[in-house]
This record gives sequence, structure tokens and C-alpha cells, in this order.
Amino acid sequence: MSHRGYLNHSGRIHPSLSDLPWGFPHGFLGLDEDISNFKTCKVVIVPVPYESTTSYEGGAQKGPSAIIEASRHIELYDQELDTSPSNVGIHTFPDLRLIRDSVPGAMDELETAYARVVEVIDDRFLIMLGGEHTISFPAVRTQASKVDGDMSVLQLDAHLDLRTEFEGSTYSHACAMTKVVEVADLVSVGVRGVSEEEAKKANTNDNITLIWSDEMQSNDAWMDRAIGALKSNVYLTIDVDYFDPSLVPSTGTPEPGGGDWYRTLKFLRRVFQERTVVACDVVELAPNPAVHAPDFLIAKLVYKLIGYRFAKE
Ligand SMILES: [Mn+2]
Repeated sequence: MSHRGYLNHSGRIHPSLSDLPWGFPHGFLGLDEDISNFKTCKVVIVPVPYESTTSYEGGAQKGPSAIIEASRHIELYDQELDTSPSNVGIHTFPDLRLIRDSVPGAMDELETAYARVVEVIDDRFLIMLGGEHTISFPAVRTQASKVDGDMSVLQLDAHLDLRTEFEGSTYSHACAMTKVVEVADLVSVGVRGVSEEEAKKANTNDNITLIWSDEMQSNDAWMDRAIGALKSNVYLTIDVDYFDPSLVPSTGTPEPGGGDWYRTLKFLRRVFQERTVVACDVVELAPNPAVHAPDFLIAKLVYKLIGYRFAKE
């Protein structure tokens, strides 16, 4: 049973209209009601199309909708896992629209909203889709307090985002991890674009583990070092500029080098096997309507995260 398509719109539209040729529903993967309803789902996706501080080309506010649109066209069966991970049930919330003007105000608003979502979803697996990287911190702080601080943040990113201030703001995407290291250990993977200040900060802070992108190119020893530095609970934040720009050019601040598809999957699968990933976010996709492949790559990546999370069960 495919769990999507116009022949199976149980519960979404009036039964007398169900034979009309509707497209897929507008949630992640375009799943039908029977497998995307909140009550029985194990995964919740929250799109947060927030963008305010992107430094070069904008467009990250269109990231969540591009990921969801692309996801409706990817195969539900995962050959690597020999299952359809969607069967665990995936529910997509509507866009969370932050309305406060100032960035600090919007982040307060997000933290309140995120905490309320966490309360309602029980132990369902929460994936937030951005939006710019600033949105990670409110989520990280909420998740860290849930496990009494016993949590590391695993950051896949070309940048450290450890600036104290950028373009006059302490809330810039370039400062996204500065607040994070106050509430959790940080393991940053794929880093290759940093300021001297950031490199110094990372090298002198025992709570930060840094995997440079060039270190990832010769062998996989870095995976042990990264995973070894993670506490048992992990919050995973993926800035899509982590990937080589030949794979994902659609992002505000691309950097040459970076993650490739299969090595990244190998690493992430291990992370999910060896640690408890409590929640994720995927941020900074700025879709280019002329180039769809990055949207599909990120949609499939999100689906892989779900597959790996429930592979053990
Ligand atoms: Mn980045």
C-alpha cells in the first residue's frame, strides 16, 4: 500500500470527492491521513520559515516549503534499510510564523512555541525545518533542559557560527552556536569557513570538538572522534552548507569542499545507532527554482534521519 496519492485520501477530503484526481497532500512526503495523522505518528515535522539576518543571498524562508514539495516526489521505500520509514507515521505541522519584529523577540516567541510543541508531542521525534540557523538555539535550550543538560549538539556546517557579534547583532546566523555552547557541548563537523576569533574559541574550549572538512577527505577516523565526543543525548543541527556546493549550491553562504552524500549517511547512521538523537533541525536551504536537485537531496536527507532514528525498532 503506497499511503499516498489521490486514490487514498481517507479523512482529508469529503468521501464523495475522493475519486477526483487530487495531487498528494501537502505534508512531508505527501502522505495520506492514515499514516500522517498526529494521533498515531512517531515523527513530527515543524516548518519554521524564519529569515532575518542572512548575510548574502537570502531565500531561506522558502526552505521548508521547497523541502516538503520535493519530498512528495521521493520514493517511500528505502533500499538501504529495506523498509519504508514513513510507516512509523509522519505528521507535518503548518508553518510556524514568527511575528515579532526584532530577532530577540522572534526567538523568544520561537522558544515558547517550541517548548509547547515539545510538551504536546510526548516522545515523538521532532524535526524542525528552517529557515535560518538562528532558530536552532531556542530548540537546543528547550531540549537540553528536558535532559538536565546531559546533551551534546552535533552541528554539520561549513561554519562554526561562533562569532560573538556579526553585522551589529548577537543574534545573527553567524552567532548561532555562541549561545548553544552555554547550554551544551558542541561537536562541529565539516567546518571550513571560520574567522580567527572562532578558530581560537573552538581550540581553547574543552566543550567544543572540531572536525575540519579537509580532515574528512582521507579516511573515516574522524567519525570515531566526533561520536566519541558526543554525550548520550544528541541534538542534531544540519546547516545545508555543510555539503559541498556542487551538491547543494542553494544556500546563503556556500563554501567549497564539505560533506558528500554517502560518507555523510554512513556517519549519521552511526550517530543514530550509537547515541540517542532527541531532536533535529535542518536549516539554511535557500531554494533556487531553476535547480531542484538540492531540494531533493535535503528532502531525502530528512527522510534518512527518520529512517535511521527508527531503524532499531
Ligand atoms: Mn553555515
